Amino acid sequence: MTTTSASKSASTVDSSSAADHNLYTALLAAFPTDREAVAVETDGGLRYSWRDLDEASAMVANLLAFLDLPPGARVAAQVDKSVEALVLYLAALRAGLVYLPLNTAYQSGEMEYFLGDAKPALLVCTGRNFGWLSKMAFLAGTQHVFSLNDDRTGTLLERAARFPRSHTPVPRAADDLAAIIYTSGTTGRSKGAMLSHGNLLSNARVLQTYWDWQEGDVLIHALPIFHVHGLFVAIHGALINGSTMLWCAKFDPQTALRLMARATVFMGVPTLYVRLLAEAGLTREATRSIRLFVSGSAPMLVDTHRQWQARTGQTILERYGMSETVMLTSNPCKTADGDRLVGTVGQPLPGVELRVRDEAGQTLPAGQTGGIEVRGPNVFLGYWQMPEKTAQEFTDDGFFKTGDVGFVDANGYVTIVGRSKDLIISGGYNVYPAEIEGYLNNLPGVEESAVVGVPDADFGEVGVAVVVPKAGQALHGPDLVAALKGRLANFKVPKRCVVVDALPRNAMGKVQKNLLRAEYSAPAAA
Ligand code: MCA
Ligand code: AMP
Repeated sequence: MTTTSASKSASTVDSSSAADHNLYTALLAAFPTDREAVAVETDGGLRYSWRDLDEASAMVANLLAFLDLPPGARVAAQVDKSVEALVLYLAALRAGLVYLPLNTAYQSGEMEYFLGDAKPALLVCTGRNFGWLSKMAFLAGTQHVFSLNDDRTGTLLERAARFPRSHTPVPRAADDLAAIIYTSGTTGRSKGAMLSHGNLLSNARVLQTYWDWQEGDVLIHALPIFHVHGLFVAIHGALINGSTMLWCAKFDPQTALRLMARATVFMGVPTLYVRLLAEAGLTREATRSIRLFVSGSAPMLVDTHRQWQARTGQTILERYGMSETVMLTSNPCKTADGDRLVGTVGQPLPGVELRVRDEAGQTLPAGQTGGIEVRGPNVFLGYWQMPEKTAQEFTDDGFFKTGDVGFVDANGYVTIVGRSKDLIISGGYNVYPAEIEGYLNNLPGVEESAVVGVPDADFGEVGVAVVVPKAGQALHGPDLVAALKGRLANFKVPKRCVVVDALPRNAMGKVQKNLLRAEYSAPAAA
């Protein structure tokens, strides 16, 4: 991947001449020959066969084809987790369109930005949001808006019901765009990471082998399906192996524990493991049939790893990835590949080149800490309509600068020690302080603000806002929190706002966030 690919548009490839790298074609090839077998079983008691997944996604893909959307058109979805939402994703893939999943927590200001930036040709949203979202989408130039609810109702399914149950996937080249995943930016403006069919398929295949997916594996799917972990790592992992998913609409520790007797693989962010550890029922016996526990999206505390080992006798496999790169490194699954080293994120996955460089661009030897850079077939095409930003984030020799800081040991294991980007990871969701500060600074009476991440037993890290009022104005922290709710996705809202006279600054005038972090991390500050 080079910086030149930044300018590549989703519609540049002539599909008639493209060899078929459509991800759906590869997933379909892995479906079991017994198409009546269960592909997905929901916590609501529904069962979907492999035939159901194929036929339902064919019907929706035929509807998408009928709409005659231009090549490279974006299909945006802000819908609750359901198997039909998965079907919509598969349909977008097979129709050769670009899927754009959006977190259901996003509020109107955030949605307005995404719709205006990505300019989707089609939006699918919940019936409860249809009124205001359809208006907003049409104003942004979107041609079609359908509804989809998590009880199998909505206009998307009503319309699709009239279309045939078979559909030939549109051939795609490896570099053709499959999805755009928005990831917040350090400047406060979200960037759309453009992922190709080739990025997603290569990563899915590498993980299938590296994590030793086997016939008979069953995955508990308890993550949201609008980010990389739940949508790509988990779903592709199961589908490309023809494995059944036990599908939870929302993570609930007791449901997950109950399902463990029937499953072999579980994936979660650290918060899910912390919440499972709070269950008395988490025992060796309860987890006996699980062969692989995977954690990622946020650092897992060594203490959580150790408690998990003590309670279950199993070592969680920690891996590391990004929206821009899908999965980058992983601790070994098979003993032949090495030991799982707690506190590390493992070794670069096959095909991924990873190096650590200092600020002068010197590659550092084992053990020395610097910026982590990566290159490989999994690395994205660039940021949507941000060629300059894309160029800045790639080195001249095509490595992507992750913004994570760490080191590699003599055996190739990577340890992440921090981030050069000002980012809070809360319960596996990314929160960029600059974005929250922008909202706070626009509230009446606010002179300036600084948002920092402090440790939290449940979410790993949570945001605290430190706010300076304008001269002569009185501000009340809880009112500021309340004012942010409804304007921002709930996970971005700082858990606390503290009003102070001034922010600490260094000689250059830069806010000393490290001092704020130290001050508000103290137990007495809780
Ligand atoms: C909910 N809240 C949060 C979060 N989630 N606050 C901070 N951080 C969060 N992650 C808010 C709620 O709105 C509520 O606020 C209050 O905190 C308590 O909510 P609770 O009921 O406890 O939350 P929940 O609904 O149970 O959700 C917690 C969760 C969820 C299950 C941990 O956040 C989650 O599913 N996280 C997974 C995220 C994920 O999939 N990340 C992968 C990104 P109030 O009371 O004010 O309403 S992909 C990625 O990172 C890369 C590429 C990778 O490597 O995978
Ligand atoms: P996202 O913006 O959702 O793509 O988040 C990607 C970021 O999550 C990475 O750049 C890392 O900072 C972080 N991350 C993902 N997995 C891990 C992990 N296992 N340990 C520490 N940080 C992680």
